[in-house]
Amino acid sequence: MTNFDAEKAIAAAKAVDEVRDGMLVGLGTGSTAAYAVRSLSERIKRGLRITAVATSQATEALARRLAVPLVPFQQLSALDLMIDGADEIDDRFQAIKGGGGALLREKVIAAASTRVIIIVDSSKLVAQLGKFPLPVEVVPFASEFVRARLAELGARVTLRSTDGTPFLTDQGNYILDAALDKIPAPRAIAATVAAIPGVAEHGLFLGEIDTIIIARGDMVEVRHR
Ligand code: ABF
Repeated sequence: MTNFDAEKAIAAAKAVDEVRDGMLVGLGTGSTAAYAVRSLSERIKRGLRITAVATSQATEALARRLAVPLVPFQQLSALDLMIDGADEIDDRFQAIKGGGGALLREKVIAAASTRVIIIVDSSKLVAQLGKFPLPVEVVPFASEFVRARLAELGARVTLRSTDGTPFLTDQGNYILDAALDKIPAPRAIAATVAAIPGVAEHGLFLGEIDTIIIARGDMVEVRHR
């Protein structure tokens, strides 16, 4: 395990320390959240009793492989705790998420969770959001229309694809990555993007996050809102 991985594992274990018997736990997407799934699996082997909800098919496959008990979110309306990663986060607990393509389910699960813990390494901390292109999930029917509207906002917009094939989210939608460089007014941008017909969700998380756990080598820094 490289030092980088070790620091993520330490931070993830700190997040999983918050999990109690009987909790409904939302499991995020990405490599950092995967360390939380692994840590949770170890605690379950030692007797922890929880039920989890996965935010993506990738996380679902990992959780199943690690014998983490899962339930479909469609049966639920509220969770106790969500543990997830992020692509950028500022000191007001505002984040850009969705680099892994799961932003819609991540935002639903975050909104349904009593408490949301985000785990990041220090490279994700920013003074101002925007360096990471904002992921925008769109229905394929509207992708060119939304791309044009995002370009009018000053974004350089890319349809997320691999070898010319558009990436499909777990909902079968496309993702437009909107490079804005700086987002001085996240709430205004979030409202404007959300109002574009055809947008299913965007990656600005502006009020869901309660705790940030920052991996710093073999130490962790915990920040509460
Ligand atoms: C997920 O984790 C996504 O929202 C975000 O894009 C990704 C970050 O992945 P990693 O932890 O591997 O940097 O929550």
